[in-house]
Formats: sequence, structure tokens, C-alpha cells
Amino acid sequence: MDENGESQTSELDGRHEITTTGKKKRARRLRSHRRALSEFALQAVKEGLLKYWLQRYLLFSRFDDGIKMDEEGWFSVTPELIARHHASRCGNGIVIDCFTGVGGNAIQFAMKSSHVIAVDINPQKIEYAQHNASIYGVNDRIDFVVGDFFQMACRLKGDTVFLSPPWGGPDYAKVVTYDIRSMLKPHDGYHLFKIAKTVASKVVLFLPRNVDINQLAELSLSLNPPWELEVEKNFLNGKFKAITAYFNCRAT
Ligand code: MGP
Ligand code: SAH
Repeated sequence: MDENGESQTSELDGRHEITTTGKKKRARRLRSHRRALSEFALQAVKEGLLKYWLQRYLLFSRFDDGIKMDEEGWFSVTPELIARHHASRCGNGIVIDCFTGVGGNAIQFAMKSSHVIAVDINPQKIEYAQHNASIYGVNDRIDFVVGDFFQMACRLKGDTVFLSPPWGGPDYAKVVTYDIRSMLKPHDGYHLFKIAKTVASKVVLFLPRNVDINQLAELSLSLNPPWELEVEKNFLNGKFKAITAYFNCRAT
């Protein structure tokens, strides 16, 4: 120790103190992050949603940035890669997402298209979708609307109408063949298509993997002249997840 010893020591102590505080802060942050995650996972187990929580980064790659979900959101959000694919197929014109949910599809549409209108009957879903879109930095490219698509349809016009309605919950998979006439909510698939085709000349329908393909053909043939139909199987990590039907009015 010399006559400046005290100040040197306190400087060293100070540096040491800073390091310790930084480590402590990081450790505290990590502990609270872990606690939040385990509480979240516990809630997910209680609600039977663990399977979806384990796939959270497939649903939203930015999940950890604060994505908001509710129960229906967990089991019905379109996984990000499939939603991105939908967006690449729907073009860059006006896309109307008629059953927005927590925004899985609307966010990806906004990454590609000039203008997205996102409709959902449930105000909390729209709030979550808006919040989730802000995490992806695209909320200002989407017009969020709370409303019943069937009632609003006569006032909507766009290039593509995208439909991912409720399938009746996860039980859709319990039947061998999914019947769009009796199982889709809140109205049957024939009524849904009849309304949707008045909104845009391209109608995209996201459906269960066990859907009756003959019914999709029936929809396109119900019009005169018939609309073109393309049926696509959507796989994720090798697993067959869902079917997307693309209907196009030939006149355009
Ligand atoms: P899933 O029931 O999670 O099947 O749905 P998965 O992953 O094959 O599960 P498993 O138990 O058979 O192994 C697959 C995907 O379908 C989900 O990620 C959603 O994108 C979509 N999906 C599921 N439901 C119940 C709905 C729904 O009600 N509406 C909409 N629009 N999409 C749904
Ligand atoms: N594609 C969405 C998931 C849609 S889930 C995503 O990726 O997040 C189906 C949604 O349809 C639910 O959020 C439900 O609130 C909404 N819905 C049900 N009936 C509706 C109606 N009549 N009009 C608009 N939205 C409706």
C-alpha cells in the first residue's frame, strides 16, 4: 500500500463490484425468465396445451419477444412457415384475412402484400394479433377490424380472400373424413364459399388434413363457369399438417 493505495484498492473493489453486480443481474434475469417460462409451461400443461407450447417456435419464430396467445390461438394458429408459404401464394395485392385469430397468417401476408385487412369477431384476438404484428414490425401495414365476416362481407373487396375458420377444435382429427358441410364453424363450408367468392376472385381455404376433397371439387363446380381449384397438402418437418384449397375465377 502506498499513499495512493486506498484509492487504487477502492478502484479495484469498484471494478470487482461492477462485475459482481453485472453477473448478479444476469443471473437474476435468467432466474426470473426461467420462472416465467415454467409458470407458462405449467399453465399450458393444465390446459392441455403443452403439445402446442413445445412447438411454439414453429408457430412464431419470435415467440420469446412477447407473443400473446389464448387457448384457441394455441391450437388454431397457422405455423409460421406454412403462413409464409400462404403469403407467397396469395400475391401482393389486397389480402383479406377473414378469420385472423392471433395473427399467424395476417403477419406473413403483411410481409408480402401492399395491404392486409384482418377481421376477427373476437376483440381480444384482434388485440393480440395487433400486438403480435407489432413484434414483427408490420402492424402499420394491416387494417385490423373487429366484426363478423359474414355480416361484413358485402362491404369488403380485395384481390384474395383467405379463410381459416374454426374447425370445431382439435377433435376435427377424430373423424376419418372431415365434412365441411356439418363440421366447419360458425357456418357450413358451402355457405362460407358462397359469401367469400363475392369478396375476391381468388378464395383460399385452409382446412383439416382429413377434409373430403370431393366437397372441394363440388364447390368449384357449383359455379358457372366452374372456378379453377388447386389442392395443396401442407407439411411441416415431414408431418402432414393441413390442406389448402386455392380457388380462382377463370374470368380474371
Ligand atoms: P393439430 O391439431 O395441431 O395437428 O393441427 P397436428 O400438429 O398434426 O397434431 P397431432 O396431434 O395430430 O400430431 C395442425 C394445424 O392445423 C395447426 O397448427 C393449425 O395451424 C391448424 N388448425 C388446427 N385447428 C384445430 C384449427 C382450427 O380450428 N382452425 C384453423 N383455422 N386451423 C386449425
Ligand atoms: N389463421 C389464424 C387462426 C384462425 S382461428 C392464425 O393464424 O392465427 C379462427 C378464428 O376465427 C378465431 O380467432 C375466431 O375468433 C374467428 N371467428 C369465428 N367466427 C368468426 C366470424 N363470424 N367472423 C370473423 N371471425 C370469426
